[in-house]
Amino acid sequence: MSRQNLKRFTQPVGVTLDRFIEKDRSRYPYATGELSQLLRDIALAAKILNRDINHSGLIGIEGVLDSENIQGESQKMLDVIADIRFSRALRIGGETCCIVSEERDEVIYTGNDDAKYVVTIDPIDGSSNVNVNISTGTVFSIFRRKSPTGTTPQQEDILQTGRHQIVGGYILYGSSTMLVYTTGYGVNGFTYEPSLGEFYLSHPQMQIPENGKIYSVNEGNFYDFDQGIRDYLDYCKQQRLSARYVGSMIADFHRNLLQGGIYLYPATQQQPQGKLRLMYECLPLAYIAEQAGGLATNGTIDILDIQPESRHQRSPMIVGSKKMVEKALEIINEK
Ligand code: P6P
Repeated sequence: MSRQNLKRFTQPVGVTLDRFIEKDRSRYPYATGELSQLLRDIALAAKILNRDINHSGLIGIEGVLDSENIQGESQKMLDVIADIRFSRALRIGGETCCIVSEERDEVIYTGNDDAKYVVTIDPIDGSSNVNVNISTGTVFSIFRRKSPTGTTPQQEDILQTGRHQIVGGYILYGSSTMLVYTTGYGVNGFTYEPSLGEFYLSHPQMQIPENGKIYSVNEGNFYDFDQGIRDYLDYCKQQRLSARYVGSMIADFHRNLLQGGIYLYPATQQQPQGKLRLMYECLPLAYIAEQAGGLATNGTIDILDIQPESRHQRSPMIVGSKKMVEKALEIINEK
C-alpha cells in the first residue's frame, strides 16, 4: 500500500471537549481552570450515566422507589442514580460549593466552601422515557457565587437571574449522546464516541433557524390552556405546521435547535406556573436558545429576566425560533 493510501486511516478524529475547553478558557483572562474542571466533572458523570442508560433494561434500574421527590412524585431508580452520579462528581471535583438538584428538596452543600461555582441541575429529565427507549437528558446551569469564597453558600448564590449564568447546558442521551452548552460565546455541540470515551466537537457555533415548521406542545392540555395559547395552537394548525412532541423536553428542544421550531409548556388550570422548573430546566435552555439566535419567554417576559424567588419554582416556557416565539407572543397577548 502506498503512503498516499494511508490517508483514510490517519484522518484526524476531531477536537475533544478537553481541548475545546482549554482553548475556550483563553477568553476568560482571569480563568484559573476551575470552570474547565467543573465542565469536565459534568462530562464525566454524563459518560457514566450514559453507560447506565444504554443498558438500563439489563441491569434492572427502570423501576420506582418507595420515596418521593419534591414534586410529590414517586422517585424512579434512574432519577436517584443520576442525582448521585452528578452530585458525587461535582463534590469530588471540588469546584462546586453547592448544588440545587430537582431530586433533592434541600440544597446540597458539597463542603467545598472555597469553590466559586454553584450548579443547578435536573440530573435526568423525563427518566420514564428510558423505560420505553425514548431519548432523555440532563439539564444544568452554572453560576458564580456572590458570597465570599471560604464561607457557607447563601440563598443569594442560588436565586440569581438567568442573565447571571456562566454556563447553560444539556446532555442528550439519544440515538447518539451529545453535550451542548454555552458560556456566552455561542453554542457548541459535542458528540460522545463511546469507543474512545471522549466527547468530540461535532456542532460548532450552533444557530437556531429564525423560523420553522414544527411546534411542540402537549395538545392533551388544550382545554386547560388560556385562550391566548389556544389561539396560537389554532394558528399553528392553520399554518399546517408539524406537531412533534416527544414528551422529553431535551429531545424536542434539540430537534428544534437544529431544524427550527417552538416548544411550549404553558400554564394550565392545574399548574398555574406550568410544569417546568425555572432554575434547572428553563434557564439553561433559555440561555442556549438566546445564544443560538432564538428566544425564550414565560409569555410575558424573557425567561432570563425572571427573578427567582425559590429554588424549585416553576415557570411557563415558550422557547425556540425567534420569529415563531415572536408570533406566539403577538397572538397570545393580543387578547
Ligand atoms: P407532559 C418530562 O417529565 C418533562 O419535564 C419534559 O421533558 C417534557 O417535555 C414534559 O415534562 C412532558 O410533560 O405533562 O406533557 O407529560
